[in-house]
Amino acid sequence: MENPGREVRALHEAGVGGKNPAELIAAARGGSVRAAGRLLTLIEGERRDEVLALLEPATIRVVGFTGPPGAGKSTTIAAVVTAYRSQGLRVAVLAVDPSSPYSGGALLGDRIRMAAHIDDPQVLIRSMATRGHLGGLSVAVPAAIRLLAALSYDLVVIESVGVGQSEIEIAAVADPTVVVLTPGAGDAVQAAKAGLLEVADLLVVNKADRPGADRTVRELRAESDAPVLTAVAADGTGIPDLVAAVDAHHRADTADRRAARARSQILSLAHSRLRTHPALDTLAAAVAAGRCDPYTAARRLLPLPTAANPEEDSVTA
Ligand SMILES: Nc1nc2c(ncn2[C@@H]2O[C@H](COP(=O)(O)OP(=O)(O)OP(=O)(O)O)[C@@H](O)[C@H]2O)c(=O)[nH]1
Ligand SMILES: [Mg+2]
Repeated sequence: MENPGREVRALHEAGVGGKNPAELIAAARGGSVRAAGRLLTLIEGERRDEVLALLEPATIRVVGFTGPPGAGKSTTIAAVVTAYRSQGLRVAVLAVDPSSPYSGGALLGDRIRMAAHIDDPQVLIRSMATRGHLGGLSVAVPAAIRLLAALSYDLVVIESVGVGQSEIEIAAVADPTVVVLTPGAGDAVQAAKAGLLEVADLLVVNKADRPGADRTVRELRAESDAPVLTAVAADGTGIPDLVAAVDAHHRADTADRRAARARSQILSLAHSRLRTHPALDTLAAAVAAGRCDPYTAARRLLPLPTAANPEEDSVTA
């Protein structure tokens, strides 16, 4: 039989609509991609904590791809996913568009690039709503990763356009973070200015079929200590080397690197909390009206442990 799981899955898909989170988790573990999709929707919305509370702790590999619009991130990811599928890994791809508060825009293009994987039940492709509600990317993505780990996926691949804060948030969860660039005068300098090189564990000059790739590689090597690879994602050239570099970086992970990522995640989540703090608007009005100075306001928003209040410093582990 070509696809022995199909009938079982069809049964699971049948009643996904009316299921509660625990039933959805059971269905998703049974192979229902629709149930996994429903759970991701809950995770993006107000039922996040309810879903997270049902999950056993589990770990999962996360690889991030970021870079300027149109650099070939989706094409590269599609080729990388093919390589991991041939190793038998279950893969989830999260496409994150930080410029839009709602998912949708990026989805169509990404689905076209991912066409080879659309009918593969072991590959989940998902566009994630980010900015605009409930704290954005920094809150939704780590939760989605926890969910996918608990659902026994082996690998999460995150795609994000490298503009602003998003690549820092990706770097906080991904190991490695791959920055995809293209040949072109001044590309390395632009990437450095945009802060992209700082988050790069690996650099890929994609579209190496175009002129100027060697020069861009040289410029990048001058600007960054990260390994620089070339690829023509459109025809698969360079993808085996990229996969080998991703795996090598992952194998070389250390406690220090894990702690650094954890630190960025905590800072990111703490920042989201502060941005949505109920007292922020009142304090801002008081500072604007001159009734309070910003130093005092910051202390009220975030009281730090003091000698007089040592019990606030309750985390000692
Ligand atoms: N010449 C050439 N074109 C490529 C290559 N890889 C991707 N492209 C093309 O570049 C365009 C953008 O590719 P995508 O993979 O959608 O790029 P992206 O970075 O995901 O784009 P956004 O998600 O919109 O930021 C498409 O038309 C691809 O076919 C390559 O290696 N060589
Ligand atoms: Mg894309």
